[in-house]
Amino acid sequence: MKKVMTIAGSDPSGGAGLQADLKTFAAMKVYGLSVVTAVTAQNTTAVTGIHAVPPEFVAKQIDTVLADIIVDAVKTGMLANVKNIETVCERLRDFSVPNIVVDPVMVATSGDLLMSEHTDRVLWAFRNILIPAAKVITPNIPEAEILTGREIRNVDDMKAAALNLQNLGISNVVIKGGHLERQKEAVDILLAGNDFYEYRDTWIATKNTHGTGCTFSAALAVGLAQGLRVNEAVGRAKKFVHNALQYGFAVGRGRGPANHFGEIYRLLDDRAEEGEK
Ligand code: PXL
Repeated sequence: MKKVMTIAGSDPSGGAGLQADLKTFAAMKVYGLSVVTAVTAQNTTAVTGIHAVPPEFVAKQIDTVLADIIVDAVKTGMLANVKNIETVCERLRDFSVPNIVVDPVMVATSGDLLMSEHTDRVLWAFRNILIPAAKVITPNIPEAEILTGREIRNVDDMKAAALNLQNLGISNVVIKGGHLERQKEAVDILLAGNDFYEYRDTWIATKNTHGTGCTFSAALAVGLAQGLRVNEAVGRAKKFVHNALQYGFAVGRGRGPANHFGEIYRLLDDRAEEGEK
């Protein structure tokens, strides 16, 4: 079984962060490992606090796990501050970890900031340290706008922003189109080297979208661990998120979670029903 590690923050409401990542890994049949960079206090309506794990202890988690277990891919989510970004990149380089997917997490679905340090400094570290260390990055539209300083209103703008981001020293750039104005289709794009790919699926009208960004990058890391090409892994990750959204459900009063096991549970229920006949 392939082994995939997430380096991310904890969401105690279970919808996003490393909880979403581990659910994704389990649903996609890989073994999941998790290094915690920050503990958040949040529910479906708001993030009420962030407690960053000290960088020495983030390093200790990575060193201890990787001294024992070889991983096939890593995804990074919320890293919270510059010191943690530096520490994580240094360790991943030292252990020559392959297939690094960087989700440049800045803001939660609830709209709250997921950084425990001044945004400008974290952005500098994203551009100069974290993104150049990745194999693929997966910003959503607001994140791509902040990273490039360009407004993104349509698919052409997404492509222009991807080209811009490549200049930071990263060859594979995904931009997730879920934040484009509500439409018939959900469009994501990938720029891989010189080639553009477009991924389209029907738009799912739901407010239960908490954790979809985390889930997408985790699913992408799974595909890379399993040996798919980047363009194939993006397609499969999008399908996985689409399915999880279809089975999303209301938990709490805010934005509920995607449901990573929705399809698996349905198949099991169908089979059990057939058995009863
Ligand atoms: O989706 C971004 C994200 C990442 N990490 C943590 C989060 C969230 C969104 O809520 O809570 C811990």
